[in-house]
Amino acid sequence: MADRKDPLKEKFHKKSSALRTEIRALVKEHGAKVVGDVTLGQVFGGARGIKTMMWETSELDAYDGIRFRGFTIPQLRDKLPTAPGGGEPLPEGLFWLMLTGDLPTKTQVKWLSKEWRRRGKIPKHVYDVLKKLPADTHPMTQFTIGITAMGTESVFDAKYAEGMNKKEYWDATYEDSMDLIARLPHLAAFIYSRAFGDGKKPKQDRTLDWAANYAHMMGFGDGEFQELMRLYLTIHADHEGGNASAHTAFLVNSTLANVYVSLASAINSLSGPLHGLANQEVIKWVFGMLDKLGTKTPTKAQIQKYVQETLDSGRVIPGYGHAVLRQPDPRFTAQRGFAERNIPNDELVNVIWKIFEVVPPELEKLGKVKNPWPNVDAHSGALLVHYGMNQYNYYTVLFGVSRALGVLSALCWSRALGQPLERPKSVTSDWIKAQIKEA
Ligand code: CMX
Repeated sequence: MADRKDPLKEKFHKKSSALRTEIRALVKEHGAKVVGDVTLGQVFGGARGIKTMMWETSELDAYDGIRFRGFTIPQLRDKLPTAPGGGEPLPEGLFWLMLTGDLPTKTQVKWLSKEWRRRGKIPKHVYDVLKKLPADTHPMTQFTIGITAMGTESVFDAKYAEGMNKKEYWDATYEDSMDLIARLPHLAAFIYSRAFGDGKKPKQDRTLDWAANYAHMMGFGDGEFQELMRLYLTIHADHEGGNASAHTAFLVNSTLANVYVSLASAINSLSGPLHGLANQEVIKWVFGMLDKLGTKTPTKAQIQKYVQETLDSGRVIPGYGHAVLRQPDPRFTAQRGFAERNIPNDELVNVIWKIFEVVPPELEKLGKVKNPWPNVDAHSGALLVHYGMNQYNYYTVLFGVSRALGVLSALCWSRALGQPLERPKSVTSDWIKAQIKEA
């Protein structure tokens, strides 16, 4: 499609064509093989553990946590290229890895940073649409509206209207995904500026990588904060395919809806407090506690009492628990590591660490919580507050910018492999009762 030389696209096409051939043969020969049973508990229990989709970019283990193409987060920190003088992985490197299955070189990552800077322009009507909304509209609402409005640019839609051959779907999806990822920091930074700044369109710095440029466009020039953004946007990118945001995008895109509306659907899913919005809820809950107690350094006994009050009022403890994980989330541990390296004496960070000592035993006492440990959202807010980003109703937008990397690389794979419309089966309670009777 585009005439420019694109080493990432070439590599992706080669790899995905080979896997497509392999999978066709595999399904032809072994399509009837049984890979799992479904229990009544799973039907009523949010479909936990039911294997229904293929998702190449990452895999989640209940105890070891997330692996991106086989690499844990500490391994990514070790193996992915960093910014000059930096120690945190560049999200560009993770995108390359997820899309191709191979670790990129520094040169390849440099090319990708430049490519995303080149593709980053947002059409004027998107700004106009957002300006029509009240500035205090929740940033996640603005984000999903902005992404949907950018769908006018979809290469996939334009080519489809012209009668695109199925074999070309992957190419149009790749072009859309690259454009969309490149544009997201500009959109998200504009939303930040509207909600909390002067409302002006942010200007990019053409020397910076994707994450640092995003930080810069929100007005954060601090090098340490830019390093935090590189880590943050890497670790939130993907959590295999079954989580609510990724799965939503997968379902919507399976109808051949373009990646703009598919990602907007994922963002809508991420905006719920049991999923991505938990990062805002955590810090709100912590600030609520500190306010109530009138101290910035609560004791463990004070935290325990506050936890109890939250549970007694029929609410969950945000940032704790997970549908799959059964250990502290390695994404929590990675953020803790960042804090230990850079801001070990921060008061709020120390409160987060104290909460980590108090909450798990309290949740265990309930006798029903399957995972009492902290998830990714338990730590992020305290790091952001340290560097001056106090506006916690913006936090889930940061999560969404990152999640786009995993979702969009996976959608490129879906279209390249020719995956069909997703359509699982539902049943009625009468059908279930009849099955039980028969058994
Ligand atoms: N606080 C209080 N109760 C909790 C709890 C928590 N943090 N986590 C689970 N429970 C409760 C559930 O609400 C459920 O109670 P009921 O039986 O009364 O409905 C019971 O324990 C069993 O739940 P579970 O099987 O352990 O957990 P689920 O897989 O159903 O839910 C999750 C997982 C994340 C929704 C849940 O742990 C939760 O609500 N956590 C708080 C919100 C949160 O941090 N979400 C972010 C998750 C990560 C992300 O996607 O970003």
